[in-house]
Amino acid sequence: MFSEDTIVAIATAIVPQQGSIGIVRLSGSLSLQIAQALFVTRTSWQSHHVLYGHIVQPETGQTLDEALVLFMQAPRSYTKEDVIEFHCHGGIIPVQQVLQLCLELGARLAKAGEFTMRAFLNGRLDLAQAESVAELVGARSPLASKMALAGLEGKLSKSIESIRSVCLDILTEVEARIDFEDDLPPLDEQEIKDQIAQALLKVKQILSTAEQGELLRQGLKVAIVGRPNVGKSSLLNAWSRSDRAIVTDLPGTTRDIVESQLVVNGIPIQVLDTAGIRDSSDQVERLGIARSQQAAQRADLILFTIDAQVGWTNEDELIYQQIKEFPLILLINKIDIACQNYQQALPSVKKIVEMAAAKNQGIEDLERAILDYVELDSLTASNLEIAINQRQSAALTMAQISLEQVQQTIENQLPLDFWSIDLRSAIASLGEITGQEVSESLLERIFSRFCIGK
Ligand SMILES: Nc1nc2c(ncn2[C@@H]2O[C@H](COP(=O)(O)OP(=O)(O)OP(=O)(O)O)[C@@H](O)[C@H]2O)c(=O)[nH]1
Ligand SMILES: [Mg+2]
Repeated sequence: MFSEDTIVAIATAIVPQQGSIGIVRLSGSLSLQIAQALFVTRTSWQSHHVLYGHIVQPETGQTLDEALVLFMQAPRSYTKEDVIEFHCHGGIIPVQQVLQLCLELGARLAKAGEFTMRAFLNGRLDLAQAESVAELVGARSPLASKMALAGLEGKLSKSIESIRSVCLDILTEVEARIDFEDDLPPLDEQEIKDQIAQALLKVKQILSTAEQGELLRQGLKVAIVGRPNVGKSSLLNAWSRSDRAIVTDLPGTTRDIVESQLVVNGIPIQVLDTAGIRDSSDQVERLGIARSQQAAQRADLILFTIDAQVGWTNEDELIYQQIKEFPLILLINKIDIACQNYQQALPSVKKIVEMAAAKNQGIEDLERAILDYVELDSLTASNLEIAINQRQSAALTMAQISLEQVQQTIENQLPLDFWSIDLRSAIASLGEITGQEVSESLLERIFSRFCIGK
């Protein structure tokens, strides 16, 4: 195995009074020795068995916790090294005590993602699979989790590998002609052209999942913006089926951003209810309004809300002038008590949704409008099998450019050395995705985004 030192980390979230179980994880050659020094059990230390016993302070013999221990002997473990998991009581103290003892007994604190990095370096996972582990942990919707799991099971890796292997075969043919031109039959140029066209098609298909992948991972930030009393907080509450935001008939009720997390068709959506925008002399309200304006600017999509009972007002127009360059949906709320001519003077906005937030009416229309905006309907969402991330998309774009270059090179009848150069760079870019060809600094960058203990 690649590394000598033994790493340790708390693998579960540490929250006082919460989490009935807390797990501390060790990986490396000292794992068993450390575990045996601090865990007393009557059971024998057999791999892949659960042991019951007590955590004790080795010097004093003082019992610190009652726990279960899992020993997973190399190479049948997550990292392919000896791994020990202490399943202690949750909260913060038991796991911290175990962590401290492991450190005193010779382990070192694991860096973020270091367990998974070892799994990668020891050949248990490829890089795309390793990234899926972090995505699974960070998934904010069942669909995002499904994509991550598909990645972990190697769906993306297999597709990339098959394209890469075609490129490697072509490269072998080409290089053989460079070295032993006289001894071999000429290249079947048409066959190679076809294979490259096929490879390019697959690359483009996978690349087309990048945007949806990003959406599933990052989600969408949506800000409800408008003048006071139009029903912004009522919308947040109706949509999130909660009473998170205070609703009153007094204009200026909301003073700060109120947030709620939703999932619409697999897309995680962060909804921000904001303070109604108006000219105000109240200092607190003015600070709130400044936050509303910031939220509007930072959102991926603005739900610009107006009141159908009053129709389009000068204040609405003023706000609209500030936000009209941003992506927005015009929400006409209180349609249940709309005035006769509420549609008069409405600006020509691409998307308009009518609703009655207080009556729970129009939420589906709103969700449909949002899905339209992100161009993801339920059909594509459920058919989505792979969703690549930004790093993978960048590498795949490089592969696409190189493959197109190969096509050009062939078209222009350039010497075989040129074919070889372009093919090699396509192969390198594809290899970056699964990790056959990556630098140490890239690995550091990827794994540092993981959580500690993963
Ligand atoms: N009839 C009717 N009343 C509504 C509807 N939505 C909200 N209201 C009422 O409008 C008033 C203001 O609602 P809020 O949700 O507090 O409005 P807001 O836009 O958050 O207001 P500020 O926080 O002051 O900016 C309340 O009395 C709500 O009950 C609706 O769809 N129909
Ligand atoms: Mg409000």
